[in-house]
Amino acid sequence: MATAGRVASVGSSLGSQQFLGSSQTMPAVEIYTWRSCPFCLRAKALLDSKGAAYTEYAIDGDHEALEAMGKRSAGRSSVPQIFIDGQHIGGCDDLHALDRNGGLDPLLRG
Ligand SMILES: N[C@@H](CCC(=O)N[C@@H](CS)C(=O)NCC(=O)O)C(=O)O
Repeated sequence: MATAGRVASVGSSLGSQQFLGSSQTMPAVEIYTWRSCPFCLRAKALLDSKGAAYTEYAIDGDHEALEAMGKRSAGRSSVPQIFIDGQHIGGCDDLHALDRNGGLDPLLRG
């Protein structure tokens, strides 16, 4: 992962174990962000509302990290870009659409 050293936080305001149950394996949720990006905040708010823990790569102004993100996401250059267990979910709109379609919760259950 080309963002080594740029991991900003592992976020969740809720305890994911509480939400998922202690016998579940937590999925690896990754999100590439700019710190002041409203779409990023909105995507993280949804993950937080689900109690999902995630690793955030804040890549503001880092062209190398941006390129690496693009390679993982079929050339997408906008933030956020979200991955669950290595699967590319897409951006904020994609994450919310997945949730509306009922596809997000099963992925977060692992
Ligand atoms: N539809 C996208 C919009 C994301 C977006 O426009 N992000 C802005 C930052 S707030 C961005 O990356 N702009 C630069 C670009 O599009 O290359 C989503 O839902 O994630």
